[in-house]
Amino acid sequence: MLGCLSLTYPMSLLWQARFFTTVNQLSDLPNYKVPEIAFAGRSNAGKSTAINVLCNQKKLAFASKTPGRTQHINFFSIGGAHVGQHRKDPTRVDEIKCFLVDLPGYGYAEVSGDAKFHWQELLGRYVQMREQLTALVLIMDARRPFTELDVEMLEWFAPTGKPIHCLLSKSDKLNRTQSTDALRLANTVLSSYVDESGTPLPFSVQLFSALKRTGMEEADAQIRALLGLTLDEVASD
Ligand SMILES: Nc1nc2c(ncn2[C@@H]2O[C@H](COP(=O)(O)OP(=O)(O)O)[C@@H](O)[C@H]2O)c(=O)[nH]1
Ligand SMILES: [Mg+2]
Repeated sequence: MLGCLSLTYPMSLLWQARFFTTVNQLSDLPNYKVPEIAFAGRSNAGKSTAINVLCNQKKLAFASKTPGRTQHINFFSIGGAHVGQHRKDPTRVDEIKCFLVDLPGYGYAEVSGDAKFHWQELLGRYVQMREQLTALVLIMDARRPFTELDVEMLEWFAPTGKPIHCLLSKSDKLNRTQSTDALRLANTVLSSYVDESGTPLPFSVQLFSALKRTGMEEADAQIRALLGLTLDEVASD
């Protein structure tokens, strides 16, 4: 499958992503002045699967049939190690170009009390205060986007004025008409967010299916653009 994928989908810099660190409190966030883009979404929305396929790796992010398992912030670095280099080689931190950040999935009912409070607080403070964070990729099941917690996430992030790119995930579950309707509705919802002067916020949306590889090129291009990664950098690697 990967062979045929590479015929239609040129190698992306995202494919260089490798695990960097796991963080459970804000004081442990890595302190490098490189841009980072964070992936957010409800538990089970397809976030880990999306990260894996965009990075062309089977197990980079933990994808699971058991929701609510990833409750830490995971950082994946791009750059700092050459493609094909053995994973155990030390990461050359001065060469890190950017980070992909896998945020804890929210909305998992069985996480209770203190633990839930801890990581919702972690999540909120991270997205609102993190200077290096250049944009958010918000992953929502195409069949039920903009749940209450998704809207809360949008509204936490909106005041930063930074972009949000939404992936309507698992779009293979919708037929063509349903997909068109879902995309149109999402565009309507997103364009209702405006700043004080009435200018729309930099929010965008697309259909995505990891299963069918729908929307891969668009998502890849958006993420690289939001990270400021240019194609020239591929050539220089
Ligand atoms: N049909 C379909 N299922 C998907 C897709 N992406 C993920 N899934 C399934 O949705 C479930 C949750 O995916 P996961 O990536 O672990 O979600 P996360 O909790 O948001 O990280 C898993 O059973 C995946 O196999 C997709 O594009 N299409
Ligand atoms: Mg996950």
